[in-house]
Amino acid sequence: MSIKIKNGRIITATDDYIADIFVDGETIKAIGKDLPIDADSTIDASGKLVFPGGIDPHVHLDMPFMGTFSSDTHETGTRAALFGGTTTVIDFVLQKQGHSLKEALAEWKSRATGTAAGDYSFHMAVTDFNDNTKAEIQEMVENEGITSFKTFMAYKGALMIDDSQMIGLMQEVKKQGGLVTVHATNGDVIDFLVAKHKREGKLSPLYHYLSQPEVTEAEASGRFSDMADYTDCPGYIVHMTCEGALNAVRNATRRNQKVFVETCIQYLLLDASLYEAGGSLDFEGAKWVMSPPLRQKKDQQTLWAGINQGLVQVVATDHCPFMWAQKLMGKDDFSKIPNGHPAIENRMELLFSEGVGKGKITLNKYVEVACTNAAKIFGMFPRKGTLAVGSDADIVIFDPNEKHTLSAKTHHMNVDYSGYEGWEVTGKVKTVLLRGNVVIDANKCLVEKGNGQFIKRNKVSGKI
Ligand code: DUC
Ligand code: ZN
Ligand code: ZN
Ligand code: ZN
Repeated sequence: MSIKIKNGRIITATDDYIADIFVDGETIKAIGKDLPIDADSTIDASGKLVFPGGIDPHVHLDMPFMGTFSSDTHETGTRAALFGGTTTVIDFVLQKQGHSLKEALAEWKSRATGTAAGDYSFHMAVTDFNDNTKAEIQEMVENEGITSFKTFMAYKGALMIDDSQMIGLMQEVKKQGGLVTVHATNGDVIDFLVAKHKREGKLSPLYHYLSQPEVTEAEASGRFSDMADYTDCPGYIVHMTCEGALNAVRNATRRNQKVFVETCIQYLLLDASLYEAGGSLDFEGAKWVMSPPLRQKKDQQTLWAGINQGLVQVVATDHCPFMWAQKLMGKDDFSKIPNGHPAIENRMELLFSEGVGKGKITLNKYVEVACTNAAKIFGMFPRKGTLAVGSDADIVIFDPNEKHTLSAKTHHMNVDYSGYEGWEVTGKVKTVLLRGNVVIDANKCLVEKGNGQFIKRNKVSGKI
């Protein structure tokens, strides 16, 4: 099967021009003006933007967490991602403390294999670093194509590792050609504040926010950057929310250290006033109970500036949806509200509408932070993340002018509310190709579960 996409405005992280793209099989075979090649079918992209399939390197699908499972499976989550122009996601495998990485990987494979509709890869979350785990890192990198290792500096007793484990892991990951990523918040301080608020009878969602002040993220981001510097291990901080944390990375740049930074769409667009929109006792705020929590308007400004300054390389989602009935598990105690927020389907359109549409970022920057940088940082470039001859034909055809309204009534994520209910966005995903197949067209998904491929990733250098 060959397809010619004609006359679209092609946007990559560096280019912006009108041309045709010729796709044959799974890859892009030619790009050029008025390509003199016949194809089995032709898509007229005049007046549309054509950019690479989005990459969301931070999603939690079908994840056991806080006594329940995130509500999108690999099937529903990756399908919703395709509707929103994201063709590849990276999900997290969570080691169980006291058990091996291999066991965890087998468990995740059993849920994801044959179910995903879009392409996916795995990060390995190391929650218990010891001599046995150490011996498994090489196998993950060499045999499984898993080159990024996630750590948690919070969630003590379930996911958190201490600093001696962190140093040991960094040394081993550096040796094997991988990258250490981190949920950088100070778990001990958070646990102290959660216990204090509970003792005082302060139990509404607002106190989730007040238990994770900016300093908990700034401190851990600085500590992580220092340890990455000491071990010379490539490092990546996930879901950064605030000025204090970004300043820690800014400090690291003064010694010529590069720590990669990801923020998420919600931290750019939403702020902590949502936790008390209906008063300090209101439970509505549970929709945005995630860790770290939403921050202040000044932090949004810092993050947009960080994107333009090249300090923030990736805009992801931390997509971790829970049904409202699951959120209600914490009705009387904020610490029991499952942490997470749905956005896998909305990221590309929201970032376009609020970022490009409102003049905060350029089109090239948009593609860089939504597609290209994640592919480079995580060892998938140039197969993924760009439009080039030889790359996978993961292509989004986008109408920059069409307006529509986000709602749980029309989204495809398996969650019964939207964090963006009623938001009007300008710009809409029209057609999506994944490895040369049209997977989304005219608001329909044309592929079944199992269409998605597991993407083995390459070793990384920590430079992009
Ligand atoms: N934060 C969330 O909000 N959900 C999943 C895990 C995390 O760190
Ligand atoms: Zn075991
Ligand atoms: Zn996290
Ligand atoms: Zn996460």
